[in-house]
Amino acid sequence: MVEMELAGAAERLLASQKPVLTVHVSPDGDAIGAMLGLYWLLLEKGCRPVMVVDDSVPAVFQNLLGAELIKPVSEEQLDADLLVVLDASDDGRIGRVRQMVAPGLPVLNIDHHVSNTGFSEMRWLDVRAAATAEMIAQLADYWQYDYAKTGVAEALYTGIATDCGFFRYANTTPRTMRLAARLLEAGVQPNVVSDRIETQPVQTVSKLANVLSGLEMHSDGRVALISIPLDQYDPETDSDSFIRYPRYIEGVEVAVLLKSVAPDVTRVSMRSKELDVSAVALQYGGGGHKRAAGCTIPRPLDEAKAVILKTLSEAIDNGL
Ligand SMILES: [Mn+2]
Repeated sequence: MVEMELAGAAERLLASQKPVLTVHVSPDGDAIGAMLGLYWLLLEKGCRPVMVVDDSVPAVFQNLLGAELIKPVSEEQLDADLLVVLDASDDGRIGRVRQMVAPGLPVLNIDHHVSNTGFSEMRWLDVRAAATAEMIAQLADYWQYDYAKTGVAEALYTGIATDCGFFRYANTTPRTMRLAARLLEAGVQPNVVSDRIETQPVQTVSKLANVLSGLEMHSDGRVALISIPLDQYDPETDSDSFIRYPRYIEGVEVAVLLKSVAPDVTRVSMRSKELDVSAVALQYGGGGHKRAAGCTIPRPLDEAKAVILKTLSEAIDNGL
């Protein structure tokens, strides 16, 4: 595998005429924001990029500039000369996009996850970046992109802000803020972006009340857990943000959100103060960042809960 820095990745991107851009399934603000940002940068450079995601674009990101151009996975074979995988730490995370391009197509992975597996021929990995969108904002600076379209800046700002908890998480660095400041100079209104993302339908808040009423404390108050059983699971409701509430309970080291998405499939999200939860997630085929990670356990909710609580209690005891 060829490891690249900003300049090398920039050069490789420009050598491509018809790159296909893609991101991980269950795309978040960073995945969508980074991909849209790169799309507009490459278009301005004379490339003809195409965006494909093996999932739907969450409603809150659908009004970002160019979101309607993101294709769903289909039988179509794309005529491409490079596959750019953004914000995904391993191959399995991009779903069926590979089937839409030629088998031997070179892959450039642009990512910031410490759990990155090095699955691609070429990789620009920056684990100090708060977001993949921060890396794309750097690329924009490198190319002296002028943000004539405020929408391009807004996509990148959305990616950066959502991945660093609106500049509250430990991954927020002076560079994160400098690049975000550039995006504000380009006309982004931070309150508009945050209102759009934080505003929720009343059903979501009702569901939150329900889920919080089932709060459990474990490991002497160091683990707080909430769960969404199968009969309450609704893929249309965005419940990913629910984890912030157990996370801010006094004395809690790790917050866990369990979602039963099928009878034998439980999705696990973890947030920690110090514990390396990406190492815990990796044990179950997942990944993420030191303080924010997730995995999917092929077991019913109660069994998955027992398994993850045991692993977390051992990790806490070992000071992992
Ligand atoms: Mn990210």
